[in-house]
Amino acid sequence: MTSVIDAGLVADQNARLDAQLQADYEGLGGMLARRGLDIDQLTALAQTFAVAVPSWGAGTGGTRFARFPGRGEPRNVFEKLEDCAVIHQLTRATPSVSPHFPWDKPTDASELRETAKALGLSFDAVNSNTFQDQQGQEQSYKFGSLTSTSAAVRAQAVAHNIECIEIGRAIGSQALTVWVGDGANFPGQHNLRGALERYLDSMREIYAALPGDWNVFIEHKLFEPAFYATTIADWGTSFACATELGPKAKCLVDLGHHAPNTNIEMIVARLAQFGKLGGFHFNDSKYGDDDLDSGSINPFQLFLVFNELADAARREGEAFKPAYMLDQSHNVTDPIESLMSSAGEVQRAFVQSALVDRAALAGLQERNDVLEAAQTLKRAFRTDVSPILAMARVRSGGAADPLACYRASGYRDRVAALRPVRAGASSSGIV
Ligand code: PSV
Ligand code: MN
Ligand code: MN
Repeated sequence: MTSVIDAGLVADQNARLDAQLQADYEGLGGMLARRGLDIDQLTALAQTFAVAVPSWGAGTGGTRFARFPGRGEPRNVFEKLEDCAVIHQLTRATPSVSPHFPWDKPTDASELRETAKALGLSFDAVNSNTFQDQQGQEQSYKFGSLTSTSAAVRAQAVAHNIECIEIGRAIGSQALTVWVGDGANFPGQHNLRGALERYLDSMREIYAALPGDWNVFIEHKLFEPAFYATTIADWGTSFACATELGPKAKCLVDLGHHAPNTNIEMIVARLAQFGKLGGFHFNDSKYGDDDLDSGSINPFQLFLVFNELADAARREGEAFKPAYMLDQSHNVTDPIESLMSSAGEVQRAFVQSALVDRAALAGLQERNDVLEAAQTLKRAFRTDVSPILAMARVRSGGAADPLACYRASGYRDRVAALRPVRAGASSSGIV
């Protein structure tokens, strides 16, 4: 496997932090032991954690007002992979990449697969894109794609999704994520039921093209770009469609796609209960689909989501394996730094959820000891598991402090010299 960052530098950086890490680790280990928890077991658990990086997250997204290009942004899918390899090399928590087509469409799929493999990466769910028009495309998605009133538009959108499956198959993916921006901006613009009927008809064709071992993830989002009525706006609609389509169809929860204050952990519990939790797009938000770094606004919510996942994993066993992906957009930070930070925050919530004494919690719930039940969760959430995360990274060959190591490596300066800034280019590589 090719190391993008010099392995010697990572070792030196880790050596510098070794004494401090050992001391913190021992201190935390003692405290956890008094709670009946074995720190080495928790570290081993942390080492099993993996979350996919979105290929589009390697660039600077911008807002609908402006995009200020970042230094050394990747110009194509191969450069995106290189950046993703840095994230995985240092965090050891992001072994796969979720590509977006046609932004990442390869001329040679096997070359893409081999390049990823050489960098120690694989591919997670592939994402289709019928929310933008591409150059040279015959039909426009201005008034919708899978729900369009035009049969020709729907056919084009279905064909694109089927092509995504074909490329995905060639690069070793096993799932397709479908998010459509389809909907209406004005009352009366759509027949609300008719639009969903057309969506389902289109999705049935896509579903029929899925290989036996594939899933399709339906990603809901409350609003934007459709501001009055988004066709797949909520988990209820997503659940109904996934149920209608069949067992390979599941729901994908993007944390930023709900109204403020929505109880997302309860949505997670419901979807898990009925076998329809396909996966996640982790990010954080204050107002809407902000695509902020995971854990940057509401880390307690992230913990509560993982608390439900831990409960579901206990009930369902091995079979319970929702896909974990990040989905974030950067305006003011270095994307590699933000993605490393997010991966660490999601991993943190995963480890914190393992600190919850579930048997004790169940007893407290039985006895209606509300305060102590709430404290049981808070105790886990308040525990700073940073030494476990750092030790997990070191034991897996990564960096004790990924951010410091990345900055010391000078990677951004190096790629900035090779990748000229393209004013107005988008994170996707499409102007
Ligand atoms: C839509 O807001 C979304 O969350 C979907 O996952 C898209 O595929 C992604 O953002 C990238 O634009
Ligand atoms: Mn998303
Ligand atoms: Mn989004």
